[in-house]
Amino acid sequence: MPHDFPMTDPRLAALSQTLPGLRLLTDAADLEHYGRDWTRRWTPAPLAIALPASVEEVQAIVRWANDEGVAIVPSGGRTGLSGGAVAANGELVLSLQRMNKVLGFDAVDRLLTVQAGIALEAVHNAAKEHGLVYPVDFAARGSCSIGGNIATNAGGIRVIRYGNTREWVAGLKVVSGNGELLELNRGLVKNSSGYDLRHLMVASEGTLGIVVEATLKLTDPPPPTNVMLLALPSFDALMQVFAEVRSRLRLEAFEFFIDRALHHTTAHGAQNPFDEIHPYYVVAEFANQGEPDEAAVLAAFEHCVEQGWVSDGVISQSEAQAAQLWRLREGITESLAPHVPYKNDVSVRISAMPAFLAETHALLAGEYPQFDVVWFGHIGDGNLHINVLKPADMAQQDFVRECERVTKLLSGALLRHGGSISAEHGIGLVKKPYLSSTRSDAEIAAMRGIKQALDPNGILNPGKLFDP
Ligand code: 2HG
Ligand code: ZN
Repeated sequence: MPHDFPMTDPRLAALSQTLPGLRLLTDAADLEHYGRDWTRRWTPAPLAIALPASVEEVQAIVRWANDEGVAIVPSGGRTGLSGGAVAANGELVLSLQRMNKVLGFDAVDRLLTVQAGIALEAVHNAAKEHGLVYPVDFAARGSCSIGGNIATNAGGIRVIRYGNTREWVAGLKVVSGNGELLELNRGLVKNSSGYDLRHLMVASEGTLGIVVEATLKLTDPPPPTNVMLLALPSFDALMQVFAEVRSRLRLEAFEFFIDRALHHTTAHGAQNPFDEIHPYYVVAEFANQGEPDEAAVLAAFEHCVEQGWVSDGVISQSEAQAAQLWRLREGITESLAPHVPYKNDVSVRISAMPAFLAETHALLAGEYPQFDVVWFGHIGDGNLHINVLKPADMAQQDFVRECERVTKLLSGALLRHGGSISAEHGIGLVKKPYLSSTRSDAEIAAMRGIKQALDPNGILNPGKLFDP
């Protein structure tokens, strides 16, 4: 339904004149809702929200934005944690939420083509209808969109087996910063014809183009699985257990968290099967196709207990119990949200993890003695999430200032250990000041040049990733 209110801003009047059928929102509640993501740090202040229903409308909006000098913030499910989808400076939020359909499935190619606004969970369901899976998965599956997943190269809980979003993108349709429609790779398996602009779009955080359609690879469903929760005495034990179970079992996931995470998820309704408190926990999902797998799990478990690496453990006996165990890990972000956490999402090579961790542990224990610091993440990918919780009596600004001071120190450790300041959440606004701990000046200059080529007037998500 087209808008039925007068457009007082002349730029919006021009937009609705160009596209009379375009749905535009300007209510205060909508500006607030669409102008923020899960970071909750910036005050939303978009000009308006556009909800295009077709690629042509997206192109026309981009052309209008160039003519009028209006910045565009491409917007999916806004579950991002780095401020990549924040609109706080009079931008037009271009929400893909109405472009959320499955467009086609090809059984020979095993490719699913979708509009970018479709939720990750809807992609899972569509794949399932064809007896296949789209294996990228994480807790925000119900509300995040595939376009947003592509814009951040989202990882999640199954990267250890299936890799990041990038691995599953066979083709993209993208509207560039000057309104051209680019059809990238078209589902080809082999294509050695120059720069792969498809991969350039992955993790570009809406700064190079607006992803409007994606052609995704699907794969065979995994074998039946079980989930186990392990309690461990130390981080060293965690690394040992990871090496051990990886060599003995077919792992689908291997996730860790500390007791402070368990404290928050159980306060939020998850069930803790253990009577005692342990410093570290692992949720691991592994293939269980019968007798030999069961024997292998038992042997691995016994070995880890004998070595003193595991203090306690449970293995799921039903799907419901598996879901309960997963809730202890997947419920962490939501359970921490009321504490307005400052989030770190860092990675190093797995081999560098013990040294990086020793340094980071010492650093954070020294710098944050008064804060509740919650460690969890995807240890098998070398990816740690460190959430620092805001004390209730501390002003948000003071808290962020303090965390930013420590993040500067952390980024120094990352530089020394060859890591990344953003493993899977993106740079957005939150990590922009630390980009140079991960990318060299020459790389950043090249990124600026690429942006200039694809978005010459700098209208796409300006100020995200790096400053113009
Ligand atoms: C996860 O692994 C997500 O659960 C969110 O990447 C991490 O909340 C976070 O810091
Ligand atoms: Zn994560």
